[in-house]
Amino acid sequence: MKIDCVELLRLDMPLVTPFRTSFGTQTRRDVLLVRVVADGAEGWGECVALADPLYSSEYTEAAHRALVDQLLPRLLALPDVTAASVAPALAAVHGHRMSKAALETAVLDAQLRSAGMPLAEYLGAVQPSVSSGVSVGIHDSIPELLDAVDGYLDAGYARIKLKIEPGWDIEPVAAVRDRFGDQTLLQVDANAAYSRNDLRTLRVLDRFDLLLIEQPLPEEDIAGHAHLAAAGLQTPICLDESITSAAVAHQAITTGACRIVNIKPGRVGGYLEARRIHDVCAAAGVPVWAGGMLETGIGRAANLALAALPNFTLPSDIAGSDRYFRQDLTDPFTVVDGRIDVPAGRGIGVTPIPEVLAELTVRRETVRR
Ligand code: OSB
Ligand code: MG
Repeated sequence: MKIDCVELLRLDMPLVTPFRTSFGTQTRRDVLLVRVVADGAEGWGECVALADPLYSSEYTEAAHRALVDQLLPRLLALPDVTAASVAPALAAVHGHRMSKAALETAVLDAQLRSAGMPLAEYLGAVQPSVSSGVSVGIHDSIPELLDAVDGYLDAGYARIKLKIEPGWDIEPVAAVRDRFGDQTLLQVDANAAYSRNDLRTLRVLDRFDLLLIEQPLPEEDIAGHAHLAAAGLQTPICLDESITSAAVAHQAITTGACRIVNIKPGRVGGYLEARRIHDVCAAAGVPVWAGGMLETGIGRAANLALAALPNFTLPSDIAGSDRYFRQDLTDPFTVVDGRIDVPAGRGIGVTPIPEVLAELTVRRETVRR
């Protein structure tokens, strides 16, 4: 394909409820969308970077700048582009995986729309719908947490993930187990808030029959996670922040740092690398599941396609649109019997609703070749 132009759109979207994690509280989503126009086809990608560099080093404004200053000039210099040529064209630039992923996704969407093929089919999906879990933030009190979890279970979510941090860990997990019983699928996510010295706390969490403990230690401390497992932690450790590529996933698995992997295409540079991680994990007998980054319907649609691959055997963090936004950017995704349908249309299968896009867009920048 020949790229005609790339448009970057910034949207300001209020979340329906504040989302607190060990690294901070999100009340709005500072969204960066990439729109590629190539050979008359249009393609969309959502950059998952958050407004501040608290989950990882990337953040929205920096991602926007990286695209304009570094990534787009390299890509637009190519006479002919396919999704497979994006990562090689950008490989000289270190990091900036979320920016790279958004750009690759937009190119892939345009390519698949032209070819008339759904992303799910292109990636090798085997399921028409995906099991939907929900990530529940840190609350001000246990009763408020229990109310929130009660609402999500009523809405049919297949699994609950509790955000934890030192001081908000054993008590909330015990309270949720006590109130909702042993049958509730339950897991926790620390977003790197613990240290190797917290083994005693983590061992107490072992008593609650959790599906997994996600990213207890810092991103760089892959060896520390292996150390926790070797020290006798029974609950499987799942890595999120630490897994930045298929090579790192392979290393984490072979060194015993994790038994489960959370896959977020934005974190690893795109859907092609995400699929390689899926394959590496499948070959090693390591189950994976689809993480989330509070995406709009644009990012959610593409994540659903990936989450329909065969080794995605644990419930996803892909929740219904109404868990995030009063008005999503696309037709809303809904949870039915704990599952969300994978879009069946060509490409990512959805586009922004024009009026909603116009209303929420606060900035636009067009880059031409
Ligand atoms: O660690 O999985 C995470 C949201 C933003 C940043 C990091 C994470 C999360 C979530 C929510 O847990 C996932 C979602 O509902 O999109
Ligand atoms: Mg996580």
